[in-house]
Amino acid sequence: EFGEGKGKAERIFGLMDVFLKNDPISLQKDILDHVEFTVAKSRFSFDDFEAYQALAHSVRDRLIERWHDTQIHFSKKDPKRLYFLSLEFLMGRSLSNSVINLGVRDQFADALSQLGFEFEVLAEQEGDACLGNGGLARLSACQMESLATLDYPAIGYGLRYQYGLFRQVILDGFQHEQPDYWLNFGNPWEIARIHITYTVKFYGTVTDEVLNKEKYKVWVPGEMVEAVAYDNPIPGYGTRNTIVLRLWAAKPSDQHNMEAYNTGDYVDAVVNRQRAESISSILYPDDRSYQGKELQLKQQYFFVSASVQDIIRRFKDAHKNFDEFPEKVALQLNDTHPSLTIAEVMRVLLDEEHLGWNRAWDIVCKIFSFTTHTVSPDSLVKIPVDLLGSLLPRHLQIIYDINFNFVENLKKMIGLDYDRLARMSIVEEGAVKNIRMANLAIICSHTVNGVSRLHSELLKTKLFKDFYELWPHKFHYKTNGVTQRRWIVVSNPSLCALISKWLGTEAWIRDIDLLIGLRDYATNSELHQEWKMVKKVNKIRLAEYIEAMSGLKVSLDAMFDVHTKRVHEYKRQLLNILGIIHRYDCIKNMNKNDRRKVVPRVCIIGGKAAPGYEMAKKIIKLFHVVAEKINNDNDIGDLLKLVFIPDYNVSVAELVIPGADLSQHLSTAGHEASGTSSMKFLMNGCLLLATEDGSTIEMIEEIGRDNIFLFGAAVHEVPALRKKGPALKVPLQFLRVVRMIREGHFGFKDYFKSLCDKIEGGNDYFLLGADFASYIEAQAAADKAFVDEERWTKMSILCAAGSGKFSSDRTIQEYAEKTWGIQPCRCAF
Ligand code: NBG
Repeated sequence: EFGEGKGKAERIFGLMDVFLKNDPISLQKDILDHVEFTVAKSRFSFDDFEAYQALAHSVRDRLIERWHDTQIHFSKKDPKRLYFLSLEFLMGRSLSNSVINLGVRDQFADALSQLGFEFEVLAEQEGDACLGNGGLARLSACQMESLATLDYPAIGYGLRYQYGLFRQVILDGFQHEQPDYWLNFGNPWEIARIHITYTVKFYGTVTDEVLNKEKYKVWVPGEMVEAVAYDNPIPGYGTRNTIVLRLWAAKPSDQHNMEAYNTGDYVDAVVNRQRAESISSILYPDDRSYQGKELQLKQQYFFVSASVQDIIRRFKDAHKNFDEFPEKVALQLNDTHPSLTIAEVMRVLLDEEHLGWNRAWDIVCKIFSFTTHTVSPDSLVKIPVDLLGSLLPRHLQIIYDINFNFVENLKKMIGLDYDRLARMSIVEEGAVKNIRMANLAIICSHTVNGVSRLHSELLKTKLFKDFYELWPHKFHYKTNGVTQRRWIVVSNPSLCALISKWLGTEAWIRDIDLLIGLRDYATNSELHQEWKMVKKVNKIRLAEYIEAMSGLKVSLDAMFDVHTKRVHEYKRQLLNILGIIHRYDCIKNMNKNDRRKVVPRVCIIGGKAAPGYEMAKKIIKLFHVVAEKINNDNDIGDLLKLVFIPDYNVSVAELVIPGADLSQHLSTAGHEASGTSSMKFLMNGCLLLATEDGSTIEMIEEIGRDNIFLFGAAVHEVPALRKKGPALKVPLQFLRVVRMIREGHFGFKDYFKSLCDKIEGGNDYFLLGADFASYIEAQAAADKAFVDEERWTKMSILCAAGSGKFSSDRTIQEYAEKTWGIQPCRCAF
């Protein structure tokens, strides 16, 4: 199984010594060795951070070992592999997840405690890897973990940004952005593979050349940059399989750089070379718009080109005939950002492998699948033709050729319906000519996936209607999921232990459908007691965090009501704030007696606004001014407390989600493609207050309407409500709270004017006014349920019990079977 090398090592050392050992003495020796030789501190004197580094390196050794074994196994079996291309991965921390998946968490914790360190304390030393914005990026991370756990032969490809998503700092209630230079203290979770590099070309010209009487295009580049591989091992749970996320970093090329050296100035030339590194330096901080910037396009092509070269190199190591390519390669495009991969594979097959158009096209049509994560036409990537033509002249030609063939065929199928032809063309005509990357992806992929059932319906009837009518067979959906390993086992150890105890097995960690077994105990009073204890433990943890962060003491008896996600108008954090103002207003107007009946709440909001998104930034500021007023109102006390969690990221989410009683998902129906944070809350037994949007619709089917607080217009009602414009009736309470903001009740009157204007007088595109009354009702229903502890606990248990469908294991299995055509390939040692 393990080839020559292991055979030799085994003869010298004996079988048991070939592998790293996990007994306390071996682990301690490894950690101390790393303290001394990797961290270069004396083993007699090192602090928590140094201990963390040494610990991380000891874990990394075990990851590398398993990853090597997995690679050898994959190479031997030569299965069809999945290549998962995504510009964003939001991995968060690696330590806890790694030791749990490797099955050595307790061993390491014991070994450390004998050395005088606490595992949990060291785990807190790790920074987050934030190489992504929001839902799409965290989904990619969950899916990689599921791919490893389910033994699929897969590789993830992305970019190794030097600056991850900005850090959010709140000053005077305003969001400020600070750079996240996350590599400052080194990154033990990656392995620099300096021998795996590829040259990526940009600019230049395309010429014709003749070879064996055939004409070929030759691209003479104007700039070349090296892509260096950094591998991040991803261990599966309950398996030896460890796959890899390969991230590319840009380095100046050693090859002749035509533009730079023509200047004749050595210093300038070197400085110019250094510019190459900027390609992978920064993650764009907007999670919606990827429009038309040269550096962004360079990033896309840089990662695409390096990945395609790597894929083709691996294929050619074992195969000669490209007709076998579709049997060995499945390429998954995570949103439109990696769509250039299509043109790049075509280019390589045509210009470098000389397969000829028909053969190359035939291959391309069999290997790509595409998943979109949006419902909004504005979020689809468009690249100005001039920009593409100058940066990637050959790719533009190829895209034009693909489009020409497509449009010619289309004419035969639909006739000369020019409007429709114009809509479906890859090239968008207009003042600025654009390449529509989504159209390219749809035309060339065999499958177009949505991320929930509703999303897929919206794709078919709205966003990609023309394409759906042409190729209904291409359109599918795989409802998103999240990994229970991170979102229960790592983040909520007490719940994890409780579930295993009541189910009598840990098997649910790999087979989440078993959670359904909790339903049998939904009314069991013993479980109720334990369930409430777990929630309490997590609420204490969260309350301590809040106090440490803001100085605010919150009551554990209050309902912890959480709304954490990127800040967007469509996600309607503003609706939440208006609801809070309404609640405050009501309490203020109550007599003492009535106040006693109020259910105390801690309203927690967290999330980043894109730096250029003015409205979102105003929403953050509004929350802060409202918090300032309410938190300092002695009349209110513990009845209502507002907390903003700054710099919300994966590791903060791991703390917040288990401590939440209620979580809010307020998108205007038809705007959230899926939503994945709701899945994490659900798994953790947190009740949801939500609109019938995205995957919530499927959650209702799994847990039942009685166990979720629903409100607001349904998707089919939204257009008619919007049409009403200024004639739309909104409740008086809504007008009253908006007036309070307008009149300066919370200060900053002028600053919030534009925010108020956007939700009044027929401008209320996201229908805050229309949904307000029903939102308030749903909140009242949540209050009522919360005071009935028994009912609440039962609902909470039923939420967790019904969350099985929302594991990324299920999503990945569906993709593997129905879209990618890949099989598990389990490393058998
Ligand atoms: C998001 C959608 C969510 C969805 C995730 C994952 C982006 C660009 N899109 O609704 O808004 O759950 O993708 O599919 O992050």
